[in-house]
Amino acid sequence: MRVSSMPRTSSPVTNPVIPGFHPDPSICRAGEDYYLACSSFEYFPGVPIFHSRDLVHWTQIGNALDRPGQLRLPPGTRSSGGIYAPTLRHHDGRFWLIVTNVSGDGNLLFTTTDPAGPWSDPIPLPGVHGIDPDLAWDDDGTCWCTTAGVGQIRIDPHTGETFGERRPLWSGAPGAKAPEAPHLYHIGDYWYLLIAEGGTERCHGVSIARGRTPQGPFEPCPANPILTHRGTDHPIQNTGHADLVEGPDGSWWMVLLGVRPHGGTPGWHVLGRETFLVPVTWSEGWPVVGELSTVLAPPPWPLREPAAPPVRDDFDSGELAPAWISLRSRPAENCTTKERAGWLSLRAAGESLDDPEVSFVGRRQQHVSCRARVLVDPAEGRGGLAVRLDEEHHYEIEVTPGEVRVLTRVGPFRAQVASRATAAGPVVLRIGTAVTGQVSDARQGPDTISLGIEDPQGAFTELAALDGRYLSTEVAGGFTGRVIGMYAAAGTVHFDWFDYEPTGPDGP
Ligand code: 6LW
Repeated sequence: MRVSSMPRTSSPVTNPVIPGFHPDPSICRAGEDYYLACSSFEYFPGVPIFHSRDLVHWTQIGNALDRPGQLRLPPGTRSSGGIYAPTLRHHDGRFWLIVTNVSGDGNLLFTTTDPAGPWSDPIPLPGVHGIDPDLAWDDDGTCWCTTAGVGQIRIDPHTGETFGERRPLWSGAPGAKAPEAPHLYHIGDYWYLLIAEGGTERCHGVSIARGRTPQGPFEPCPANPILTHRGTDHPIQNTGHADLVEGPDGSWWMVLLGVRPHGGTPGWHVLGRETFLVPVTWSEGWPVVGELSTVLAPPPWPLREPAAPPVRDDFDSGELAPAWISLRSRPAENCTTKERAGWLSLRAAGESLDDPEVSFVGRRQQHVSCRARVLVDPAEGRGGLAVRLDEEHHYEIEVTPGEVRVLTRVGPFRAQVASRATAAGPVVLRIGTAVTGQVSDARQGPDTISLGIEDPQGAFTELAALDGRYLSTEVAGGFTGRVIGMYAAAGTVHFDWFDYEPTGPDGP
């Protein structure tokens, strides 16, 4: 499970510590090990789990919900439905994960002794109402589940049984909307109730209250919100949905979500909500959040940088790496590396990326400037390489024997923007994104997305260069970010390899 790592000392650390669509981070510590979970919405497998020893370098070790019985996303589950906001905790020698499936199953609890998996079958919590469930154990072992709103109910985490009525705890600052993402901690003499408020857009912030018992009453911190980047002028915006953890040396840290808009004011963010890290100090029994920027002063302990992930996945291992995600489910008959050794074969389940059930295997776009390439054999079907925000917002380069086409969908508008005859046989398709830079021109989009083909010598022919703003959250809405991946729209399409690499400085 552990990934080899090299101790490193003093170079600056870049924030986000987990780039790309990794929102609603929840973190826990078990001895020297840290684990972190994120929301996953309509994607399967769900709830990516990361491991770190130094809080700044994170490696994905699995997905908590990787069996169909754990993650039921019925046909028609809308984009940005599905799995919301986990809380991950280590208690009594076990790991506990609580999430909401907003598309049917409601609040669910999972447990394991190894966060890399397997996780248990879901324990339903029919008596727990509200999103963003948190778990906290009292000193006598009583388990409290606190949800957005903010309210609390006692539960038995082994059975899912609830006791008594949900009690309102705190609704945040007067006038601030959406008190959510509660986390309850026993630190020193107090129980602290951390929440997000203001909504997950430009007014997002983090506030805290404290009390003498896990049930309150809670007294709000006079300095609330303890973190916010309200407004549009900071390189990291929409900051909120946080969780606290103690560092290896007893210092305190906060993980939270934020976005990095690019392009003209007010900017577009295209990678979704990402996971950032920020130091926390204490003053008069209240946490004080340090400066959150895209460069983080290195913490004082040895840093362990994992080897850079390989550019190429050759599909030789027989198993898909945990970073690969599909839409709503991944039936083995539609997605296999067994049909053609060393190739990923996708059998079409829908006719295009407009279809929620399309056969799709992709990975989160994690760098604003990046390049993805794929070698595809279309002899038995039609499919290609896509950059996707949701069913209604995607660009793709699609191949059939002898022809490639660039297709776009933006809201109600569908278009074929280019086509080209190709030789029969496998073709290399390429999508690159390039940030357009910091400009004062308010008309400037966040990036340009280039789609084209490579010849066998690697020479690139661009078929289209498209404005990236139409695949941004500001245009499409929703809670996710871009995912780049392979799909089949007819027959069976075979992919020999997929390359993904960052291509530019990733600053704002
Ligand atoms: C999540 C809520 C939020 O449940 O967005 O930013 C929702 N915070 O707490 C979906 O990620």
